[in-house]
Amino acid sequence: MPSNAQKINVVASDWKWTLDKTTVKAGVPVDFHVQSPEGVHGFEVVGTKINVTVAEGKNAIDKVWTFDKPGTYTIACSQYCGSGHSNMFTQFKVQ
Ligand SMILES: [Cu+2]
Repeated sequence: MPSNAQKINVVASDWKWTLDKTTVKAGVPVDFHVQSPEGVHGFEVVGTKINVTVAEGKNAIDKVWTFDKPGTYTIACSQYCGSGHSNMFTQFKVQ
């Protein structure tokens, strides 16, 4: 993990993403620390190469990405997880 990484703790559940931080800086790595206490979900950050299955349980995964462009980015669920799946997205800001 880059020592200067900006960590965002992400919790997946049925059917939402909960982030402890929704604003990060451009040009500095972001460490998405993702855990899913409820259900199996697909953690996808639209516009990046991050798209990974998150198993249900306490084991967290870390995905690092550096955003060069400021803007509003979307986190979506890329794995069908039930009736709320299509509404399972949230946004964060890179500035
Ligand atoms: Cu889903």
